[in-house]
Amino acid sequence: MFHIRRRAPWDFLRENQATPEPVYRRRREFLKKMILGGAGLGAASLTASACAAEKDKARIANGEQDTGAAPPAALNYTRNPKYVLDRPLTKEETAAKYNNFYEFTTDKERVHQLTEKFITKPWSVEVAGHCEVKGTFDYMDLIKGVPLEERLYRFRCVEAWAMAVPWIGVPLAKIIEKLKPTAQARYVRFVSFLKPEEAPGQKTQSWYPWPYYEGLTLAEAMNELTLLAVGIYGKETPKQHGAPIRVITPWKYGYKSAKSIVKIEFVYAQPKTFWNDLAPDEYSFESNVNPEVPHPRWSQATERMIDTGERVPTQPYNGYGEMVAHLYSR
Ligand SMILES: Nc1nc2c(c(=O)[nH]1)N[C@H]1C(S)=C(S)[C@@H](COP(=O)(O)O)O[C@H]1N2
Ligand SMILES: [Mo]
Repeated sequence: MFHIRRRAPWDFLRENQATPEPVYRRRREFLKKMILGGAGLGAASLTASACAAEKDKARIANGEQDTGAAPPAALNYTRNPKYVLDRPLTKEETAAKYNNFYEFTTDKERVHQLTEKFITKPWSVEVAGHCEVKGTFDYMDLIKGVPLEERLYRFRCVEAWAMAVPWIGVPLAKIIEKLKPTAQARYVRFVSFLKPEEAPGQKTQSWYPWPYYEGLTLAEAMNELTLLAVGIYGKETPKQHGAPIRVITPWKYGYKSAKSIVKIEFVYAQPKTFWNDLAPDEYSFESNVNPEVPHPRWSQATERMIDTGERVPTQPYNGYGEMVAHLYSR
């Protein structure tokens, strides 16, 4: 006997087979909040995405569009030797077939198939808020002039799986310097795309507050570890990993690393975040990897490497304490 139940946000942690507690009630409350606050967050994000999307539409009309079928091209980059690993790299193919990208599906093993029709060229990113340089830029223009570097990073999902991958990108700090945030800029907010025609999960999972949104303090965003990644394993980022441009914060749980971003906004107040809005007791704004703080439904003491299945102890700040612990000394 089995029964099929509609997937809810709290099924996030599928690996752990956790039973979502009062899912229904909380979902209702969440929906009510979204409706009441209608003019707030949702509307603002929609306008923002629409703006970059309008620009891309014009470019597509100019014949600039990729069919979505071209394989990721090789990139020119130099490996930054400072960022080395204490564990082998995860196999490229394993990482490419085990993804969290809810805009497409909650089934990690199907994301790579469902992203096939996702069009990531042309791709514009809007820069807004408390900064001197504002506007909508092609994503490569945004990072132009900053050399691409490869960094071998650990990556830890809150669901307690982990991998080790060679990201290629630019330090976000270098881009932020170019955008010249003003004194009012205390946080950086990131918004992912909204393309329900290309992302089936945005169409069918209407209980999620699309588009995906995340945020960091300005100090976290400027930390040397934070990358704007445009590649992995020597090539442009495949779609399932968040093409063409995403955030990487290796000392935080994976959901802080927003994929396929269309907006970077400098704000004064701590921005809301997708998972914190859905389940505040489970996903905090800060979300630093911490083996001693269990998720309310499972331990975070160990993690499972996705290719070998090996369980290894989780490290505070995912092993990056030396570079980030000072941000949190109170
Ligand atoms: N836009 C968007 N970004 C996202 C997610 C998502 O569903 N949508 N999932 C997050 C989570 S939970 C994880 S673990 C990582 C997964 O990245 P990967 O598939 O490249 O390994 O992306 C993060 N960024
Ligand atoms: Mo995750």
